[in-house]
Formats: sequence, structure tokens, C-alpha cells
Amino acid sequence: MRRALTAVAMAAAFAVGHAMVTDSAFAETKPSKEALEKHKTKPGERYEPSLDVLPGEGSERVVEEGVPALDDKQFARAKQIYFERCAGCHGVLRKGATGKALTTKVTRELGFEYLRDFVTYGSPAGMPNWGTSGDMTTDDVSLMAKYLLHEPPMPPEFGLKEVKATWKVHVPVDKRPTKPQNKLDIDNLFSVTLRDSGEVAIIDGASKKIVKILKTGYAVHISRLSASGRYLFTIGRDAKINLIDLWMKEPTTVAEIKVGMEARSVETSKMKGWEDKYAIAGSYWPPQYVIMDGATLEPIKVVSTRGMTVDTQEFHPEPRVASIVASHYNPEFVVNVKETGKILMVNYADIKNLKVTSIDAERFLHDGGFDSTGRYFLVAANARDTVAVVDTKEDKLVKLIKTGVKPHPGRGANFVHPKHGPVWATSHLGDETIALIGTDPEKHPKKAWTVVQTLEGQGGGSLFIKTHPKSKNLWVDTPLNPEAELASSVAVFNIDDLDKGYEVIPVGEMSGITEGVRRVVQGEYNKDGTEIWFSVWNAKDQESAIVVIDDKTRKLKAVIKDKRLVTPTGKFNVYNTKNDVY
Ligand code: DHE
Repeated sequence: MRRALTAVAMAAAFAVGHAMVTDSAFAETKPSKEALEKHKTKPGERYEPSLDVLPGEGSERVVEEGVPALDDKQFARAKQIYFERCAGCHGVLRKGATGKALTTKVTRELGFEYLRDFVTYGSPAGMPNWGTSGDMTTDDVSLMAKYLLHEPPMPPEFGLKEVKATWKVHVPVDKRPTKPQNKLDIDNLFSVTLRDSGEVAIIDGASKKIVKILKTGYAVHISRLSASGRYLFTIGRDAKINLIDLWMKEPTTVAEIKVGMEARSVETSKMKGWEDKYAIAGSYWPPQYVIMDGATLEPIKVVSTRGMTVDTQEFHPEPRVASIVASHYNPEFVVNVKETGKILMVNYADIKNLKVTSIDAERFLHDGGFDSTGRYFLVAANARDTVAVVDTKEDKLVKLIKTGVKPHPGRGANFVHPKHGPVWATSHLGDETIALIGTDPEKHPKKAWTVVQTLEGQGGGSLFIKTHPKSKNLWVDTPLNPEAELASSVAVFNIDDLDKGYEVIPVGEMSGITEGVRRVVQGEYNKDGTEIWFSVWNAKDQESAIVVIDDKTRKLKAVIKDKRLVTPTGKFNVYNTKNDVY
């Protein structure tokens, strides 16, 4: 027993500093229940990038003597597991990100047995307990321990030549209509990600009917609208962008391109005078962003994000591009670089002589949104429990604010607090709190950029929070909470009486679906702010649905079910998305 506990304790030490040496006589007996409990993965720790497209992209393997031999099949399997489950934290090149570096210098010093037990038990510092949770078999754990003793394979780069080779214009601009050719209420369409089928569903907001299902990249992450609302952009995890023209007889992909191998963000120019002119997409691999023509997707410029971190000012070889938004105050894109912690204000007025203002914020930037005026952008540095605020008019960092454990706002929620004036809210992956941050430096200077109130929600594992300027409701989901009941319901607060606490709305149950975990994810309002739509997200081979709730009564209004609605997750209402209403 003593040795087993040592194994767990060593794993913890490894997670905080790699200070230990290898114990060759490692755990033959099982650690105590209590120790195992401490090592169990928390909801936030499962929510890390999974680079599941990369294993298929021919990366170079270095074969060396003196490390445990792996045949091609074993190596390919280990590589796949590594990119899907480990690279999100430890980096594609194993130089470390939120997790520790796993270069061969480190792993060979620790040795096979140490690595095997670390992967098995995880650590209280955040490493998942892959073995004891049953997520990996004993054979796979051993395979991974061996794989880590090999040099990491290097995935290829993807420069302008490669990007351009994937570019296709299906309908040239001069063959496109000059006014809408359909009777759709375009402003109230919803673009819905069908995650596991590689499609989006375009759904009419009033009739709730599917207008069209379009083939897209793999597991579209987000949809964004051009400033005019005519063009819908989707980005797959495989970095494929579809440019969908909503003015055609029926929504149609008019151009497509692949900007890298793994990506999560796309945006279009919104500054007055530059509407619909440019598009931008950021990738996780290679670490770069690409500026394109807004009507054709022709790639214009590829810019690397590799560089120094804001804190220790060390070189980071693979800083991923997380969220991107378009400034309303300058002809700029706001590009959030995860591992370096820099917010790049990329000015598109003169792309040949590109001006980039680099704002030092905080490492591990992820998702965020504007305040109600559209001037300030608030973005979560989730692994640092911080929200960074930038002023997009002055291009300056305003403040770094500690909120709770792993803030995850989506785009956040703006409303007027009865006591503190305008606030922006975020929920958290790592705890049950909801932080309300004052956003009005003019009329409420003492409250601005501080947490003015912390609410208690249902639990951790929250991803998205939502309200609407016409609503009195603040909705908070908890899809990653380990308790099925919490994962399949949402909490709703009355904005005028926040101290009263929340009401639980059992959205999963309301869907009528009886199988699966029924994760309820990402509320999205219709154009008028009278209904909120939630996805009931089940596994690919199970039934899923979209549940529409009447915002005033909080009662069920409709359930959208269709065989074609495979794993619906994100939903993007045209009007609200193009106007940054949230
Ligand atoms: Fe997301 C937004 C990254 C997992 C659904 N997600 C974002 C953004 C980033 C991101 C960078 C912000 C884009 C922007 O604003 O420009 N997401 C990641 C990951 O790295 C992560 C943790 C793991 C991964 O490998 O992708 C991840 N995300 C998920 C999911 O598992 C979700 C719940 C389901 C899915 O479809 O994959 C999911 N992410 C979403 C949604 C948004 C999003 C719905 C947009 C929310 C909004 O309202 O703006």
C-alpha cells in the first residue's frame, strides 16, 4: 500500500514540477480509494483541445535505437491517441501548454514505469486518470508510455501554396444574385452545427423547419455572419471553411478553402466601410491565421503566431489561435493567441504593410465577447481563472480580472444589473459560480472591470451563458457536469431579482428523449428575443433534438426532432450573430 500511495504522490509531484526521480519498484498494489478519488478527472479537465484531424496528416517519424520498439501500426495508434487526448494540454510538439512538457529529455529521465503509472492514475493537478477511469485499456496505457519515449512526430506546415491548392469557388461573384432570390426570413435563420455528421442545418426561426442541410468541414465549430448578413461562414475542426450565400434560391456553398489542419475560429470584417470585404480564420495547427477575400475566400496573407509568451517571455513553438472577433471601432480583427497570451489587433486597412498591435494579456486565452457597447472585448484566459478586457477603440489592455475556476463564457451575456448598472457575465467550467463584471466606466466607474456580484449556479461544467436585451432571464447551461441530471438541465435567473436564486428547467426531459446523457448545450435567442433554443446533444447513434423555450413563460414552445439532426451543438441566429447581440 505504501508504494502504491507513493505512485500517486509522485504523479502529483510530476504534475507540479517534475521534481521526482523514477521509482522502478512501482505500484503493484492498488492505491487507496481516497487517493484515487483525488486523482479523478474534474469536468474542466476533460474540456481540452482534441486534435483529432492531425493524426491523418502525414507527419514525419524519427526512428531511434535504444527506445522501446513500436511497429508502424502501434506507432500510428499511439499517435492518434496522443493527438486526440494528450496534445491539447501537452502540445503537438510536446513542448507543453497547460500541461507539462513531455520532450524526450523529460520522459526518458522519468522512465517507462513512471509514465505508465502517471497515465493510469492522473494527478490532482489536472492530468486525467486515463487508466483508472477506464478511458484507456492497460495495453493502450503501456503503448502511450512507450510512445512518449520516442521523439514526437512533426506534422507538416501549411503555407499559402498549400492553402491556395484547397481553394474552390463554386459560384463566381458575377454569377451570384444582386438581391435575395428566396422568401426566407434570412435574419431569423439559425445555422446549427451537426457535429458528428460534418454538416450544418439551416433552420427557419418561425416555422422551425429545416431549410437545408449543407455538407461542411468536419465537426464545424462555429458559424459567423458577414456584416451584411448575406454570407454565412462555417469552420470545421479540419480547418475547412464553407462560404454559404443566403441570397441564393436556397442557401448554397459558393466557395470553400482549408486554412490549416486543425482550426476553431472564423470571422469577417465589420468596420463601417469594410463590411463583407475580408474574412479571417485562425488555426490550432499550424499556429497561424489567414486573411482572405470576404466574397471568394481567396487567401491573401498567412501570418504565423509563433513567438514569446507574455509572462516568462519564452519562445512557444505552437501558440494556437482561439477566438477571433471583428472590431467595430477600427478596421481590425481581434485575434486571441492561446499559449502566448497575446491579443493581436490585426489591422486590415493595408494588408501588404500589415500593422499588428500586440497586447500582452494572460496565457491560455480561449473564448469571449463584447460588452453591450461593442467597444470592450472580454476574453477568458481559462487555465488562469482570469478574464482579460481590451479596449478595441484605444487598442489597450484595460484589466485582468480573476473570476472563478476556468471561466468559459462563450460570448458571455450583457444586461443591466439593478444595482450595479451594465454588466457582462461568465459561468465557469471548474466551479458553480457565475461572475458579473461591471462594464460601464463612464457612469459606474467604481464598478467597471471588477466582479460586482458572484451568483451560485447548479454546478461546474458550464460552457455557455445567455440573455438578450429584451429578456429578463439569464440562462446557464452545465453540459459537462458529471451528474446527468445537471448536464441535461439549465438554470435560469431573473435579472431583476438575482438574489432569489435560479429555477431549474429540465430541457433534456422536455425533449421527450429517453436515451443517452442528453447534454443540454448553448442557448441561442431568436431575432426578437422571445425564444431561446437549446441543443439536446446525444451520441451520434442516439436521438438528439433542439428544444425551444418561450422566454417569458419559461415553458416549452417546440421540440425540433428530425433524423437528420445528428449531434446538434452550436446554434447561430443570423441577426444576433451579425450584430453581436448577446
Ligand atoms: Fe468550442 C467556441 C475551442 C470543445 C462548442 N470553441 C469556441 C471557440 C474556441 C473553441 C477557440 C471560440 C471561437 C470564436 O469565438 O472565434 N472548443 C474549443 C476547444 O479547443 C475545445 C475545448 C476542444 C476541441 O478540441 O475543440 C472545444 N466546443 C467544444 C465542444 O466540445 C463543444 C461543446 C461541442 C462541439 O461542437 O465541439 C464546443 N465552441 C462550441 C460552441 C462555440 C465554441 C457552440 C461558440 C459559442 C458561441 O455562442 O459563440
